[in-house]
Amino acid sequence: MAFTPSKLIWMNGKLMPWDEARIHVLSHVVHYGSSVFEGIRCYDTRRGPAVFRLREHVRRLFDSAKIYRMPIPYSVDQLVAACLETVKANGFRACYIRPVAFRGYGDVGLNPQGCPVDVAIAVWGWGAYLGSEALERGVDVQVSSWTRLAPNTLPAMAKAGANYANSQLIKMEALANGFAEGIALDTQGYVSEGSGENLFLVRDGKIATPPLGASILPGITRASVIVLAREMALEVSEERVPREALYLADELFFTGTAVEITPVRSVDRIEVGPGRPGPVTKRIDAAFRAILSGEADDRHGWLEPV
Ligand code: PPE
Repeated sequence: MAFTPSKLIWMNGKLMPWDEARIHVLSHVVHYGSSVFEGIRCYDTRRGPAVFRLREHVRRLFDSAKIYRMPIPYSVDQLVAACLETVKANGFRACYIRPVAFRGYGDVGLNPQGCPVDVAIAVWGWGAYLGSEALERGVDVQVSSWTRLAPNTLPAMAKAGANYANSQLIKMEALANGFAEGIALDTQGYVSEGSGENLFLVRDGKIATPPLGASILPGITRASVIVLAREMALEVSEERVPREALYLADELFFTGTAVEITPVRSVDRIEVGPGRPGPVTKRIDAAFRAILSGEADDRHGWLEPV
């Protein structure tokens, strides 16, 4: 996936050149995946660059860190300010923002508590996550042979680096089989989510999405789509979704910061509806885009000016 590197990375309180933001190979995170992170987007709105739901993302970073007993040596306000500072320092009007907190270099062995908590924020230009035609035409996906994280193993509500070992398996299998993405089921066999995105189904005009108990990440785009759909008087339920409901849906779409709202046109080579993005997906996407572009009023206070 093509990306545009930037000039400066914020690391432990200061901005430094992209190539100098390095860590030691014996940093705890390299061996044990002890990181938590976020993915946030800044949009070039009519009123200037603005970050989408920045405070909610930073809050989720702190939630993820709390689950892992990882004390982040900054406040929410400080990291909100640091994200804005990093975007500004790099001169982007629109970009992707990646804050990461991790256990650094200090001790060896599993217990991370003897290692410092390092925090970095990188920004880069990131285009269409599942390919350039994805947003317009939809993507072809498979149900993964890999199951999402079992409860009581890796906590899915934490956006932790370690969870993405599972996501990598889902993603690589899908690509090897010629699909753009994989949808994983939970340990009960119900639909969970994609390797890096939440999922919505539409049938007879009603919208459904798997609940938090289906080992999903509580997506901020997911929460926003639920708000926008209800504003349009569409019915949305968070409910357990059997695999076969994917085949019978009229419309299916992914949501996520990187993927935004991306329609799914087939699952396991079975066409979803007529195999093109449907009217409900288009309406929700238009409402979402109108906010991100600044065309619509920011009635929910979702945009933080840079
Ligand atoms: N589920 C997973 C597993 C996930 O990684 C993401 C975001 C979501 C759902 C959607 O969450 P939200 O962005 O809050 O709406 N995935 C991030 C990482 C992508 C990557 O490849 O790295 C993202 O979209 O930024």
